[in-house]
Amino acid sequence: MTELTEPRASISAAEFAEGVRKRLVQRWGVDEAAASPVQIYQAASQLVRDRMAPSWKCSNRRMAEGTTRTVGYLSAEYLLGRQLPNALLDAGMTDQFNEAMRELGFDPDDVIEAEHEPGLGNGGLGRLAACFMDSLASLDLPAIGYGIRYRYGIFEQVFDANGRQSEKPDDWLSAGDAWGYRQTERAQRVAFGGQVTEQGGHRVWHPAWSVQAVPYDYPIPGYASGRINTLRLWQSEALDGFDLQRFNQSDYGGAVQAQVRANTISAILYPEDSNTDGKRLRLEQQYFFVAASLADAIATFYHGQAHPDLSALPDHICFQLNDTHPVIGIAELMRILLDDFGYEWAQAWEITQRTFNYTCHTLLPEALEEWPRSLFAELLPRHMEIIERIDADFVRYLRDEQVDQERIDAMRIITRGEDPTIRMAYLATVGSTKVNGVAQLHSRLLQEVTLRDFHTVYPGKFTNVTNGVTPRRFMRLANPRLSDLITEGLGTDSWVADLSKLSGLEPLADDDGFVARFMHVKDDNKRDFALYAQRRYGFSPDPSTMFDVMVKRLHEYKRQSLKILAVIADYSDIIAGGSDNHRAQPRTVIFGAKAAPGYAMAKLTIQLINNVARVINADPRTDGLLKVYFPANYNISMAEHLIPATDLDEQISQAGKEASGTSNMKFALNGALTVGTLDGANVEIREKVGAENFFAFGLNVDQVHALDAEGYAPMAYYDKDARLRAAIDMVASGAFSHGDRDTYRKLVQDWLKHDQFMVMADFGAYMDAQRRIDQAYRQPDQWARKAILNIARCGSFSSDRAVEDYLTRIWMPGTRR
Ligand code: GPV
Repeated sequence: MTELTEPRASISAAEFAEGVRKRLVQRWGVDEAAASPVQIYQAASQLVRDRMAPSWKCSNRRMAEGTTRTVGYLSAEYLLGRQLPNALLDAGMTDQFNEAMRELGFDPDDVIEAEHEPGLGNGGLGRLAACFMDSLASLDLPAIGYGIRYRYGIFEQVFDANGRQSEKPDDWLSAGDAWGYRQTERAQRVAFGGQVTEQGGHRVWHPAWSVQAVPYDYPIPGYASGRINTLRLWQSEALDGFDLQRFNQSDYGGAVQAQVRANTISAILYPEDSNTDGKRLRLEQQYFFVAASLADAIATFYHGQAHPDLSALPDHICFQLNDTHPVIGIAELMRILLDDFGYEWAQAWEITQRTFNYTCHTLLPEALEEWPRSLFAELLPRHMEIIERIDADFVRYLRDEQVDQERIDAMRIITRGEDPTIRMAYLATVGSTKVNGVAQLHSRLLQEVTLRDFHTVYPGKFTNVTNGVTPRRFMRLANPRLSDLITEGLGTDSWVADLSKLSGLEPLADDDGFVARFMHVKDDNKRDFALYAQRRYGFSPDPSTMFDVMVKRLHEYKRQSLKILAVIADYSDIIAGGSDNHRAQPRTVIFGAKAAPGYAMAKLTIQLINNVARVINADPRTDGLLKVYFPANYNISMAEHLIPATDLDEQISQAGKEASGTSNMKFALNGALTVGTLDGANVEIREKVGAENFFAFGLNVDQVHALDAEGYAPMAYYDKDARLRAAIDMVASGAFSHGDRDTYRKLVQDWLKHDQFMVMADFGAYMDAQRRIDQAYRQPDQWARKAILNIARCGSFSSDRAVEDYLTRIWMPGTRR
């Protein structure tokens, strides 16, 4: 199907098929006639992996022995998506794979879909880490990603008959791991608990228990760069797994007790997104992977030297802290330098600060991680002492700088009072060279609000790196038709590795032929999605309607409730106006969203969306005008099908709450127009594409603050706006709960009485924006032109650009590549 060129690998389709056959026989003793798609997928992956091995080894050696500073990305989450199609693209084997699969009697798509995507992340933060890994390799930069090999990834979402979410474990390893290499020789011991004593003037930690961290290495191939970096994910195991003594005494549970306890640490990804949750196990997870990673990095660059010169550590590697989850690394490196290698405090601190940088991904105060001091001291007593000293030194420094006491108390790493906590964002800020936000607006608000005092004390520390997304996965792989069209338009496919080249499309926005071809691409993508939805979810969206999409984690600040209230208002309008309704632009509204299992309000919103969909879709008066779908279990694979088929992208968070957003970039680059608030990276997207090609609405950050200050009264909007009243009354009346007026009472009460994220205040502006959108959509060629300009002007939202910014602003300032 695709005409695009790839870097060609020296393998023929026949050799590929033969390689798969050979592996099928060796591993399972089957031939292609007896093999399942999963087995074909496994064998093909193994073949691709085997062929990558020499380059991988070479990249690893270059990293360990080279003089370029390695980037150590520390992240509790990597939301990778399927590995095989990406590896095929990077290795230049897609065509050979496709042909080989047909020769073996399989549909290539079925084999690709046999891969259970590794969902080792929650949402934007984890996907960003995956995009950065891709870009680092594609830019031929030495990098290693460190994280956790969760036995169960992000839960599988299912909806019950009442439209409520329930969760099933994500058993992603059940068919075996086609990409991870267990590296037993690189295992590290990680210790917890116990006491600290004084011995000969030194503090000595006597841990109470420890586990074995065993790494699994995943290849991260670069696109057309030849480099294959490593993602090293740690698995927790017992040091001596099986207690034969106890087993022989018939204590079968006791025999595996240590195993079970140790395995628990890497058992499951916490399904929390932009939210803290103070679980002891989570702290264990964080320390577990960070301690193993630091030890591993030292082993990599110092090969077991007895007296390594660790003052050079920051010349070998710099660690990027992906939010606060790995921030305990600051205390751990201090511990290593002080206790294991005998460095003086001052020098250890200098080395540590030079080694770490911190990325903050939120503005929500409740998302800034804090650990109860008591829990922390129990689990990591030596680290607690170290953090106390860091805190004390910091307070002394602030006093010397004439900072007043009240401000000092507000800035302390360890809070005062009854139940002191450790504020990890503050520790990160004090212990790092650079602190960055993830979009211009976010970085500004970090400096002016969230970390204002720190910015006053360390103005030079703060910087911005606006997020980006990889064009390989989210354009080239997800949208082959658009990719072909872009390549044709530009006369080259070099844009895949240099997205700034998209600006060359700008003149084609005025070329009728190109515009028509773009419209065809979008139509075909919508038809494809309709088939996929039919096959996977049993619904069939009408491709002649506008595809209006809101996909992201379910969170009150993201305001799915604003969207569903607008849908209900439209529905109520349709019912009132009959089928010759003048304004109704036929729409298919598609939601995708998981709620954290303990987040009641988010789960209730999911239930409401499902039931609104049920009622609307069953009402014949909406035929040809409005349909609502909510396929369960939104994940990377669904995104890859849905984003290319989208006309309108919803990015409607309350201004000042979404740090950046990254799906906004993916949609714009795939030729969707955005309806959005002036929040996160929306602001920059709008600046780039032009205000006339972006549907902005709603309160901006200053207006939100002003409204808060004057006293926000949501009820007033309900009283004033008949559309809003109609929508809320409908929910309250039981129209979406089989007549039960209680089901959504909590939601309705919240909208009218509390409404923390000002849905009511923005509703009117949002409805008006949707009517402008209807108007614009009625001129398909004008709409397409805007979409093309979105693509042409969004090249800077490549994660390649983001990584280049990290390089010049954070990792290697002063150098130019
Ligand atoms: I903190 N983000 C996330 O996905 N999980 C988290 O726990 C936290 C932040 C997201 C932000 O919400 C997005 O605005 C942002 O685009 C993304 O991180 C990547 O920076």
